Amino acid sequence: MDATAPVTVTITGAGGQIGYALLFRIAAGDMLGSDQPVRLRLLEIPQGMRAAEGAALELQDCAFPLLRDVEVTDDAAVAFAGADRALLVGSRPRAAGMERSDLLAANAGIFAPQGAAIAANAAADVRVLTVGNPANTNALIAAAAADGVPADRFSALTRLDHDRAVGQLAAALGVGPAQLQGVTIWGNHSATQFPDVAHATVDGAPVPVALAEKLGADAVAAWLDDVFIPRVARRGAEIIEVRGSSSVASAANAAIAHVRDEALGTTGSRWTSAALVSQGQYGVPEGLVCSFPVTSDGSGYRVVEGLALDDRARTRLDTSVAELVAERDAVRELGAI
Ligand code: NAX
Repeated sequence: MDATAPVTVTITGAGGQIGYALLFRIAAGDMLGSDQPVRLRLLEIPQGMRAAEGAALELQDCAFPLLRDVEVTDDAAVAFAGADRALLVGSRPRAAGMERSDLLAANAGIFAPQGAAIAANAAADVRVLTVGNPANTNALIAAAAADGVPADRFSALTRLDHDRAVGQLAAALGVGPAQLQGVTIWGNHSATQFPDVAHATVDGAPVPVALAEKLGADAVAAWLDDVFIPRVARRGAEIIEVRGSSSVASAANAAIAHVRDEALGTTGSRWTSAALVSQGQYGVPEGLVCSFPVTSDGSGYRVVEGLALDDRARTRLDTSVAELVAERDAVRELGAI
C-alpha cells in the first residue's frame, strides 16, 4: 500500500466511553503513526448514534491533519466496508442478575453478525481487535462467523492487564515501566488470568531476583500470590470502586498500544501480551482465544514459544484455560459457533 494511502479504521461502540477516549488519539496518529492518514468508520446501535455523531463533530473541530473523513452509521455493512483495522468495542455489559449464559447469548447476537459483516465487507487483509467483554470469547465468536477470514487476523485485548502488571511491578521495584521487559498475561481477560513475572527482567536482570532483594527471598511467593496477581486480575473492580466508573482512558490506551505494536512491530527482544487464536501452543487447545506472550514484526502477532512453565504457572494457566473452554462450550451449545 502507498505509504500515504489512508487506512480505514472501524470502531464499534464508538459513542461509548472507550470509543470517546479512542477516536481522538487514533485521529492524532497515536495508533498507526504520525504520517499515516486514517478514515474512521463509527458503528453504533440507534440509541448510541447521537453520541457518536457528537464525537464526529468534535473530531472535525480538531482539524487533525491525518484524518481524511469520518462516517457514523448503525449499518454494519457500511461500517466495515473496506476496513483495514476493526476495533470491536461495543458489547452487551452484564446486567444485575444476568446469568453467564444470557451474557454470552447477548454477545453472540452482536459478535456473530459483526464477524459475518467483516467477512463480507472488510479489506482482504483486515485485522480485528476485540475489546468488548467477554473479550476472548467474543473474538472467538466473531472469528468463527467471519467465513474466509483467517483466524489469525482476530485478537482480543489483554494489553490493559499487561500494562497493569508492568505498572504494579514498577511500583514494587521502584523503577520505571520502561526498565521492565518480559511480563506475560496468560489465559482469559478475567479474574482467572495469570500475570507472570517468571521470565521478566528489570534492566536485564531477572525480576524474581530483584523482588527477592527488595522484599526478602521468603516473601516473594506470598507477594506474587496474595498481592500482585489478585491486584492485577481485579484491577478493573478497584478502578470502579475508586473512580465510580470503569476503566476508560487506560483501556483505550491499551487498545491503541495493541494495534500500534501489531502494525508497527515490537522492537528488539521486547514482547507484550495479547489474546490470539491458539494453534496449540503451551498445550492450550486449538481454537481458543487465549492470552500469550507475543511479538510482531509488523505483519501480525506471533506467540513467543519455548518459555518454561513451572508447576505453579501450569496450574494457573490450566485454570484460566478451563474457563475459556467452558465459555466456548456454552456458546457452542447456543449454536453461536
Ligand atoms: P459503554 O457502555 O460506555 O459503550 C459501549 C457502546 O457500545 C455504547 O455506546 C453502545 O451503544 C454501543 N453498542 C452496544 N451494542 C453495540 C452493537 N451491537 N454495535 C455497535 N455498538 C454497540 O462501554 P465502555 O466503557 O466504552 O466499554 C466497552 C466495552 O469494553 C465493555 O464491554 C467493557 O466491558 C469492555 N472493556 C474491556 C476491557 C479489556 O481490557 N478487554 C477493559 C475495559 C472495558 O471494561
